Order: sequence, then structure tokens, then C-alpha cells
Amino acid sequence: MSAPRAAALREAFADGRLVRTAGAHDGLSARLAEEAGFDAVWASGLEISAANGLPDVSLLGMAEYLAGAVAMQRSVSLPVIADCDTGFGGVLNAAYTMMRYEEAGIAGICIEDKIFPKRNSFVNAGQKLLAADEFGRKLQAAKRAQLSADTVLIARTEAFICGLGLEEALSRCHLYVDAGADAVLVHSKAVDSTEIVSFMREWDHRAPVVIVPTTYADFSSTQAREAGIAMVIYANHGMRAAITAIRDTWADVLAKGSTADLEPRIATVKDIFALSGMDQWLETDR
Ligand code: SPV
Ligand code: MG
Repeated sequence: MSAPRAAALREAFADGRLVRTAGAHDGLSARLAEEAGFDAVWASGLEISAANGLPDVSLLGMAEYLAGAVAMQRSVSLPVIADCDTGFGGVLNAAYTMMRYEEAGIAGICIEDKIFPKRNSFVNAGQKLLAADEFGRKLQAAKRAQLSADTVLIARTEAFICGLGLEEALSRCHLYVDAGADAVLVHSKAVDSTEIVSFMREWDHRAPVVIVPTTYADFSSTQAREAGIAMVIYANHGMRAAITAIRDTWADVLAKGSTADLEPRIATVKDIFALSGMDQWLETDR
């Protein structure tokens, strides 16, 4: 089942089309991304953790992240790219992650070169990078476990996140492509795009490059295209927007003592029905 969506992702990479990807944590948030016109959905570890009331520090297990990705997969027809953290453990876990996500029809999985348990990249302390050759073994194991030629394995380097420079980021990404990665995600928490742009200059299009422009928010999709980037992931903006909207809403209800003022400003119950496929399900029961 994974092949058509994974093939679409590979086709976009081959054609040099920028894949604009929205972070999500469940079926509804994935559906809103599809409705908005995004090209793919990122099953975000940060969002899935936060949606469970937990920080993104490897507390949930693979089965829980997988269930989140499957809910998104069922809700949209876009390719889902799953944030699989470190591959949830060592070399064997990376292989098992590929098996389970691919079996569920997920188009792409992304694993990162940090030591399990990991912390979210924006936590300032305790970022620990795995030796590059050890991470290469995880990628090789995941590749060996892969059944469909179309499934996309993205290798993510946290070299910049851990304060290492361009040379380390480049040499790691070359090693990861040699180990079988189909694309690389180069993460940066810099306030501007300098690290990413300098990486792109030296990388020479060896494999598609994925970025997560959270801290360097003014880096536009046009600039990403010009730099030769293959995929941009807006990893957490949907959830952040929802948090702000829900906070404002509840404050308003308590302040005003009724929901009357809110009604014109919030989605209707009919909208919830539409987004959750009420009519189609009732049709099934006809
Ligand atoms: C996520 O969305 O969980 C990511 C991106 O991995 S980041 O939060 O920037 O690490
Ligand atoms: Mg993550």
C-alpha cells in the first residue's frame, strides 16, 4: 500500500519540486494540512508527545508513535513522513522501525543520529550525538529490512544542533547516503539560514535535502527552492496555532460567561462533521 504515496514522494524529489510538509499529530491535524494544500504530512514526534501531555524526550514507545502516524495515514491521501526519532533504540530497533512503518503504509521514515533516549532538538542541554559509523549501521539495517523499493529513508543529522560545524554535517551526510539513505535532513537551530545555505553550497545535490525552518522562520519556500532544497517541514506551527486559539477561546468563555461572542469566530459542529467524514460514514450505513 505504501508504494503509490512513496513513489509520489520520490517523483517530486526527482522532478526537483519542493515538497511542502506540515507537522501533525493525529488524523484531524493531518486532514487540515491536506485541506490547506500541503504536499505531505510530517508525523511529528514533538507534536505526538505534546498531544499526550508529554515532553519530546523519548517517553512514548514506537507503537504509540506508529499509532499516531497510522491515524494520519488513514485520514489523508498525502504521503506521511514519520519522525522516528533515533529509530527507537539501537541497530535492531532501526530495522524493526522500518518493518513496522512500511507494513503500515507509511511513505517515508526519518531517523536521527542522536543517542537513545533523545531530547527534542530545541532543548539546550543534553544533546548527544551517536558516532557516525554506528548511525550508518542503523541506516544499513533499516535499508535491509525495507521491502518496497519506493519507501523513503531519510537520515537526519543533528551535527549543527550539537554545535558541530559544516564539515561534520557534510561528512556525516555523505556517510549516511553511502549507507543507503535516500535523503538527508539537516537540522539547524540557528536564528538565520546561514548553516543551511552553506551546507547546500557544498553538498552539490548528492541526495535530496530536507530542512525544518523553525528558528530561521524568515527563510521562505522561494529561498528554499533557490538553494536546491527538496523538502521543507513546518513541523509544529499547526499545533502552536491551535494552542493560541484554544487559550484565547477558553479565556473568552470564562471572561464573558457565555459562548455567544465566540460562535461566529470558531469552527461549527458541521465543520467537525465534514472534517471527520460524517456523511461518508452515514452513507455506509444506508
Ligand atoms: C519534530 O517535529 O518532532 C521534530 C522537529 O523532530 S524538531 O522539533 O525541530 O526537532
Ligand atoms: Mg522529532
